[in-house]
Amino acid sequence: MTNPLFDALFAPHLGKDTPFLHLEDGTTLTHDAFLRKAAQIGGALVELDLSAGDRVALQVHKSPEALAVYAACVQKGIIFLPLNTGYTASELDYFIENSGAKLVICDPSKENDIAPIAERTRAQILTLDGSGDGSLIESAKSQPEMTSTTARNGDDLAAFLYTSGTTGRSKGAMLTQDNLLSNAEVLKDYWAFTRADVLLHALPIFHTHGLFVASNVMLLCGGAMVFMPSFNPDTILKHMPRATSMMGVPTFYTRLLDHDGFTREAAAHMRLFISGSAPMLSETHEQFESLTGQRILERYGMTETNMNTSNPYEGARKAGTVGFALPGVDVKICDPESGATLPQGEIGVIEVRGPNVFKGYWKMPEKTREELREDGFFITGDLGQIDADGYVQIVGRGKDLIISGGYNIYPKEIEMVVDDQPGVKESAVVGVPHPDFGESPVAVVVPDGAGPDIDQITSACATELARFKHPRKIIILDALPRNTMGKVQKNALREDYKTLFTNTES
Ligand code: MCA
Ligand code: AMP
Repeated sequence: MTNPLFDALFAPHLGKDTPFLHLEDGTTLTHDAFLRKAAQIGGALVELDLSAGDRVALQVHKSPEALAVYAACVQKGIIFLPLNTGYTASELDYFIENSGAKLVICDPSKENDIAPIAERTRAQILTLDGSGDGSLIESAKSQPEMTSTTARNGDDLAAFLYTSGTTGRSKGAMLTQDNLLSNAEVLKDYWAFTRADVLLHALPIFHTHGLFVASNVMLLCGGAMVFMPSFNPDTILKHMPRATSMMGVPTFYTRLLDHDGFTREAAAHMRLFISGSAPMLSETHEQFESLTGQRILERYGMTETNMNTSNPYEGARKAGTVGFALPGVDVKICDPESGATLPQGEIGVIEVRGPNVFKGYWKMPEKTREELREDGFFITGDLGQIDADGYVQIVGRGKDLIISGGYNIYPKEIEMVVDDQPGVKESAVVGVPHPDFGESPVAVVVPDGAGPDIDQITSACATELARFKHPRKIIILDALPRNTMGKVQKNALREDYKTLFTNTES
């Protein structure tokens, strides 16, 4: 009886009093204490009649207990479906219904909003708050601190992570045990993580970066994490003396660089700073190096693929590139029309293949066929080139995507909400440079009749969309720029508004 992911990430720590999570209240949770919590939660899930292959949707604040739900799901073969805490009830409705989740775990403050959705989809509902209390934990308390591990194959599903699409409809990326484990193994070795490491963990744990890259790697190497509820530069600096490494999105680094307390001395004993999820400006790399004497290691990944490429640990880390294909991962640059592989140095769509690449989109066989080729290559939608030394450089996106502070925003989702409002003929949402978030969405609206009520658009966005997706500016324009084929020229809009946030205080 085996369960490859549990056996590699969790089982080796059973009974070990080694530090795992250093918490804000000054306490440290050992690996063993964490696994005992996870076993109790696993027991509670089984008692609720959940079994291997069922889905558990989780929208809760970051806490050791939230991570223990992940461990419990892996141990019991239950598919883990974490959701951004910013999602509104109307966004959650789709995820819960589409995934067929049998149990929804939410913050107590959201229970009333989610209850009608759960009732309609016949899901059970339990609560878990940011301090680790709630009805889930009440049910778990009576469970034993050891529990059986459900046998799984590497090809069995471990998690669904929803990712938006250019059509505005989210797709559930199905990730197997092997997808997660193979990537964690490669990253641990590539970045030289050992049990001596202490990682500053300030990322959310509902996305690939904070959950699979950071947490899986640390579980695999046996090191510890300073587990912070969210990113705060003061807290990061407070804990830096005990840490060896940090993983973050570019906004973490620009905010740290803006902080007076971040000095060469503060960073002196850190062995590794890793960035990803969004492009890091070369200026940020350079500013970081001149302040600390260290080079940030940038890597590239996706929800569907985990990590694909990375700058090297030893050897030159090139700013403006995302490094080399990881061991076991094939990366090629293809013609967007024909799919043919392009000669080295040319720009095209990045395609990737390897044990890290997901199994497909849940209940969307056609979408899966469009993006995942029969030979196993996944069409990322990112545009890139490979330089003469083999470094992959991302030069743009073939997909209509905005990345704000590491969160993905698909303009279509916002356009659908804006277009629905009275007085709106049509709209186009584009991402423009933002000094803090990298990019931010701007909605350009063409009026119909008496024209739109901006407050109404704002309040519709607030009801329908997570806060991070809200347009930071709404601009009224007589007509959208179009090419001769009638297609909206988003590039022209991006150009027109490119200094909207960088010129002013926004
Ligand atoms: C929060 N807000 C945001 C964002 N985050 N708005 C736009 N973009 C965001 N990313 C909202 C807040 O709700 C708040 O709303 C206002 O913006 C300003 O909040 P602030 O306090 O400045 O934000 P924060 O809470 O400090 O958060 C910023 C953050 C955070 C630390 C950058 O967004 C974050 O942790 N990002 C990491 C995302 C991540 O893990 N991505 C990985 C995805 P109001 O104005 O109403 O107060 S995985 C992935 O992409 C792939 C696989 C990969 O390669 O890793
Ligand atoms: P997600 O769908 O949230 O997994 O986001 C994946 C997307 O983030 C990729 O397709 C890229 O567009 C982008 N991304 C991730 N890492 C980087 C990076 N280091 N540089 C540029 N873009 C990145």
